[in-house]
Amino acid sequence: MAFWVSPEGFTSFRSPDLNGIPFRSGLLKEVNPSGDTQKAIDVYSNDVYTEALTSTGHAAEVASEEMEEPTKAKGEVSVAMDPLDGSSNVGSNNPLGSIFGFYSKPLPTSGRNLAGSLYVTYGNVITLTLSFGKGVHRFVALREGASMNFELLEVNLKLPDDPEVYGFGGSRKEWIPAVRSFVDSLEEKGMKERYCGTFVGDYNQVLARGGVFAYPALVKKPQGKLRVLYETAPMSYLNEQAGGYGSDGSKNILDIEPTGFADTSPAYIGSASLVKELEKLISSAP
Ligand code: FDP
Repeated sequence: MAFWVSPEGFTSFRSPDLNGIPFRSGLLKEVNPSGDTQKAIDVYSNDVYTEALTSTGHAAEVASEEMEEPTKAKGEVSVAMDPLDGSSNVGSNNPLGSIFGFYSKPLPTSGRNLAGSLYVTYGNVITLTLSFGKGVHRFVALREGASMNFELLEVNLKLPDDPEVYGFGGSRKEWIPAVRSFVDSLEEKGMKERYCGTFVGDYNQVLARGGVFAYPALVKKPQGKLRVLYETAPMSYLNEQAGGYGSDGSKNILDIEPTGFADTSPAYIGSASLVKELEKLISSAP
């Protein structure tokens, strides 16, 4: 397994054994044709990426929600990852992804200490979208025999000027009122709802078509659902590099100082003008 991104940019990536996925996902029995028992797909993804990252020699620690404690190593970069984003989509075979944040300080720490981030989508094609502070670039996986290589697909991705789509998690009746009226205003503007329930899949189309992804503050869960360290800060960092803005409703997501690994915050990420408009609505709400 090879996986590393140097400060100069992407160097190499080999994906986990994708043939194992049907057996680990509950789509097929958890015993593969050779009779081996398969680990659940989220544990499997965690183990594969932890091993890959620590074996580079560059990781100082690797943290994920699948592990109670970060795995320590001897390198210099702290990695926070969501190894399988959208795991509730496994059973229905909808999109899945992975998110990685590369921090220059020990975890937990704020998104201001991100040196880079990337996300992978396991869709019709596998893509890897990254930023190391010099724009957003995308790679696509191409199979060559038994191995899979990533080739550069697009450079300097930017959010389009005319936003088209929005995708908000949770359910409408749980959203705080400011979010509900904001979504009404998006619909009046003719924007379309597009929500697949996987953060990276939903953000990926915001990046392609312009708009907003949110997992908002809920009336009964004001801190939302998504985790700052593993999910919202890395994605917000990349979104800023694409010309966008990410807010927790009152401030830039990158300014959140998480005190714990599992800290969550509301997240509104996408086209800067829309997210700023929503931030204003939320902060002026009674
Ligand atoms: P999941 O619980 O399926 O892993 O990371 C959490 C996440 O998925 C996001 O990928 C997704 O945006 C959100 O939760 C979906 O939550 P809802 O089902 O509540 O909309």
